[in-house]
Parts: sequence; structure tokens; C-alpha cells
Amino acid sequence: MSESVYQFPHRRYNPLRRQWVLVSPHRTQRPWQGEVNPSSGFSEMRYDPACYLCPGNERAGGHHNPRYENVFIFDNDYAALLPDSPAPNTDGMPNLLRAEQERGRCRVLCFHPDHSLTVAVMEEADIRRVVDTWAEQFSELAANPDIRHVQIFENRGAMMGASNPHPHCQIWATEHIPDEPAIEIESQKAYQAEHGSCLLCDYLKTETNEKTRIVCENEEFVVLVPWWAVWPFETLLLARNHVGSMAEFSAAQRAALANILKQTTTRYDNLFETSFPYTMGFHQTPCDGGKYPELHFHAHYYPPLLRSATVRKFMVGFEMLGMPQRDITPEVAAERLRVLSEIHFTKR
Ligand code: H2U
Ligand code: ZN
Repeated sequence: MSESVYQFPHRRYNPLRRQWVLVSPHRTQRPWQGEVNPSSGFSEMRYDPACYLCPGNERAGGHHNPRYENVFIFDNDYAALLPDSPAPNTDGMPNLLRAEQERGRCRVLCFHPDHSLTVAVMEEADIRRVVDTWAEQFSELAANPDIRHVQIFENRGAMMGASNPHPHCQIWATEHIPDEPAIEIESQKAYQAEHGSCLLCDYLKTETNEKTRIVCENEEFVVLVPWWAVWPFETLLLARNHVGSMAEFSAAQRAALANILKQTTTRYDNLFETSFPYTMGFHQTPCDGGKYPELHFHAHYYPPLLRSATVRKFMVGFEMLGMPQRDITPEVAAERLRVLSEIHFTKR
């Protein structure tokens, strides 16, 4: 593929979301002054008496956290979903005003008792415990007949709206399959029907041949900046083997997931020498009793930062009214992440 093709504005297709992204590489030639990072963004405190996630502290509703030693999971005190919400009564409503029952559960999972840690600086063995808990939670929630989908996600950093730096994620289990995974499921089913193979297996083959968008890898997983990335340093984490969910993972895959999550977040932190904000989450098979042989386990990282610890990308203007747009090409973004050290900048 000729490099020069990518010097000019063009659009790229995302086969997973069936959406286009406008790429405007020539705009990165605009001059800009790199900013000096004001602080690393890491919390200094290993225990914060005011943190509602630290061991032994009080949460909303008078709940007390145990003095937990590794992971700790609880039902969100401000859950967006409830296990027993009734069906809305829509009798006599105009047919354009639709509503449906949505029961579910929201949980919070603390990754570690130490308030100052993040995935990037946690020990791999401790991340492995988090992976085991995700797999357990996925299986437990999936067994509930009212639950059809389990979304595990992490909001990292104040810029992403995380309310607390304490290392944690959320798990929302819903009665319906949410829109994002629903679109991706449709695309993967349609691709399988048309080509007789898995969309993400084929995509992984393409990317491992091309190599230009790969960021890091281990025996079980590959992390790359997808061809169609929207966020400047967006990445896609793909299982090398065709597998649908963590519940099916071997011990080797669980350990390798802990390893690749640490590798990825370390590179992110090293990019601007800051605790890199992002939203990330896993897309796994639904648990509605259906068969989903075409689905391929993956994770998306959606980080907002553009060119320093403080300068972020906004999805506004043309992007809200037209389509997503990016300046730096996915190839340049991948190379910038790939060449970074695997050792966290705070440990140098
Ligand atoms: P985020 O930082 O990712 O928003 O997650 C924190 C969650 O913790 C948030 O969803 C919940 C909030 O509802 N929470 C409790 O469950 N109990 C509390 O005492 C405070 C916050
Ligand atoms: Zn804390």
C-alpha cells in the first residue's frame, strides 16, 4: 500500500459499527507547541479516608466496605438498573412514544485496596485476580434468566467522568442487549453469513500481515489501532483464538489478558507521561440463551487525549452532526504507542 494515499483527506469504513470515519492527515502539519505535563495525574495516597472505595470506609446508605485484601465487589448504591423494575404502562400511548421494561443490575468492582494504583502500575498477578473476578461475575450474571447482556467497563480519569481515582470498574447487566454490542453482533453475523468466516478473525489476519497498526501483543492477544479508529489513540484488543467470552478462557488466556492490559495501559501512560484517561470495556457473547458462534471476544479502549496530558479531542460540530473525523492517522498513532517503553515512566 502506498503511503502517499494517506496524505490526503479520505474516509475509512468500520465494518464492526458499519460507520465511516473521515481522516484528514494533512491537518497534523499544523504547527503546535507540545505542552509540559503539569502533574503525572497519580494519586499520592495509598489510603484515602474520604474515598468510598477504600477498605473499611463508609459508602452511601451507611454501607461499610470490608477490609478487603485483593478485589472487592458490591451492588452499586446508585444503580442505574434495578432487578425488579416493573414494565411501564404504555396503554393508550401514541405509537411513536415507545418504552419497555428494563431490569438489571449494576455492580462496582474494586481492583485493589491500594487507592493510588491503576491497571498500568498494578502487579500482573493482581490484575489476574481482577480477570478471574470478571469471568466469575460474567458467568454468575449470565445465569440469571432476566439478564441478556453483561457489560464490563472501566472509566478511568476525571476527564472521562470517573468519580474516583481508586482502581475500579463497573458491571452493568441488562435485560436487553445494548445498542453498541447489538450493532457489532449484527455486523459479525452478516459477515459470517456472507464470507463463511469470522469478521474479527479475518481482520486480525489482515492486521498481523500489515503490521503497521499493531501496538503490542502476547501469545493470546493483539492490541492494535484499528483502521477505522475514531479517537486519536483508540485501540482494539483482539483474542488470537476465536472465543466468545471470558467464561470460556483457559488459564493461559486469563493470565495473558492480565499481561496485555498492563502492557497497553503502560504504553498509554508513557505516551504523555500521565495517568492516561480512557473508557474501556469488553464485548462478549450475550447471555440470552441464543447461539453466537460468529462473535469474537474483544475490548475497545476509547481514550480522549490528543496531543498532551491536557489537550483532548472533542466530538463536536461535524462529528455530532455529520460523522466522526480524525487528523493523526491510525498508522502514526500505532507507531507512537508501539515505540514506547514497556516500563512505566514512574519506575524509570
Ligand atoms: P465511576 O467512578 O466509574 O463513575 O464509578 C463509581 C460508582 O460508584 C458510581 O457508579 C457508585 C456510583 O454510583 N457509588 C456507590 O455505589 N456508592 C457510593 O457510596 C458512592 C458511589
Ligand atoms: Zn480509595
